[in-house]
Amino acid sequence: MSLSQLDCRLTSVVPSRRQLAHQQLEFYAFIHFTVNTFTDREWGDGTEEEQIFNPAKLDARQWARAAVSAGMKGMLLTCKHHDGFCLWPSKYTTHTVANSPYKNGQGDIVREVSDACREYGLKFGIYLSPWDRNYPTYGFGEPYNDYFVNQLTELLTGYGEIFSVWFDGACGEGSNGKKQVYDWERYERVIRELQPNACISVCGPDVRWCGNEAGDTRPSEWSVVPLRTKDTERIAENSQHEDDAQFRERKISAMDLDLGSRCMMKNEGEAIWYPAEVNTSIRPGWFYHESEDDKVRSLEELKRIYYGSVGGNGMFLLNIPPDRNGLIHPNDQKRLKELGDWIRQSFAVNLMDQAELSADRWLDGSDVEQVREDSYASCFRTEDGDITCTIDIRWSKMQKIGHLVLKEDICQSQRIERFLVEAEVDGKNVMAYYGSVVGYKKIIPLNHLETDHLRIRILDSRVAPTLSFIGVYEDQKAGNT
Ligand code: FUL
Repeated sequence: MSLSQLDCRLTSVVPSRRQLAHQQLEFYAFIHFTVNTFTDREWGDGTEEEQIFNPAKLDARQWARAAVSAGMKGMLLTCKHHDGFCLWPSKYTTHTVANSPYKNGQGDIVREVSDACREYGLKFGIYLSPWDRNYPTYGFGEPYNDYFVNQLTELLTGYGEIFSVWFDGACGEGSNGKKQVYDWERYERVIRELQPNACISVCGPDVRWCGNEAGDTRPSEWSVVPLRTKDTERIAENSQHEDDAQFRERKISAMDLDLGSRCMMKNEGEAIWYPAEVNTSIRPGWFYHESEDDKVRSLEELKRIYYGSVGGNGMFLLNIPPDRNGLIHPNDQKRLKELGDWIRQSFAVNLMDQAELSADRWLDGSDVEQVREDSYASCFRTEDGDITCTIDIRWSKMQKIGHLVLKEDICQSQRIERFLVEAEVDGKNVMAYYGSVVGYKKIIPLNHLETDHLRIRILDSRVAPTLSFIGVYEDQKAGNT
């Protein structure tokens, strides 16, 4: 297959509506909360007494406020972690909040969190661990899959709109020493039927695990990847496939550095749209431990992860674990607010309003003026066959620039392969940034650059490049007076 045939094939892959809506959330919270919060562990073994669970001051609205202060747009709750304890009164097991002292067994934390999310304008998502170390039929095939589907159904029908169903890849032994063979296809069918707008993440076809839990990202994150990338987690965790030599040989690891370059894709079969999500915790653990109160990640570290994820064609799922009272600790609250303030300030003033724009080429009706508005209704595009272009942004006076933001029109796939940003400084053209992919969003910190002329040179694209938005943001610290 020639390069141009390959490029055409790859750029015919676009996001579904649910994937696009999910990506536009950009940054959202993970809440890890269960009996582990009370036993000071990371993984419960399923033998924990319901009696130990009593977050007496639980305030889901406080969680929602903390998330909003950070600039997050959604919240995902561990409704059931590997220990099998349910934060809602599931009628299919006794191992739930209904048998705990919390609100004298009348509580439903899934209800409280989903209500708080709606009140504060956050999307609500669920984490339901397939691995269950408490339920007796785990490891016995169909009976456990029935149980799991029943629980899924309760969650998908009882708590309003769900934006994400997050399936963890961890698959260990049950209390009986057996491992379960999960019926992923069946779970998927149930989710599509009951919540057609929800994305299924990690062990699902819509959102890809970035490959680590540390907050690290790839320099070039492609959303168009081989079809078989979808199976990485399932194969790694599913003993049935592990016996299958052919599957093992063809296995792609979610940790591979290159998941989508032309070089990699040329030997692949079908390609799919499968964007990356970065999941990491604000503390070392996923669950709250008092001993980690002074180990909340620094603002600088969170900014680095934000640049790599939201600003690197990914999504950012940041875990903020509530404590034993059922509250987000003040240290975490403070850091979340600092992060939100930084995001709000960094992207407050778009200098494009006063800029003059020009391009060396464009497709009729898709001129460069289209990049001023952040929407997919229109975009800048070159003519078919033109895979390079230059865009100039000029101001009548010097500007102090904090960030440049580029967005492709991903409704027309991911096309840009390489680009350069130049700036005129003291009468000379200097290279300000050299990058590879743009995708949904590329955030480029320009470190207080002072200039009256920026030039974006797209050096290589799979097919005619698109840009749906360019933002040039004032450096808020320096100001522009
Ligand atoms: C992992 C789990 O084992 C951790 O406890 C945590 O839930 C993390 C998000 O996923 O696979």
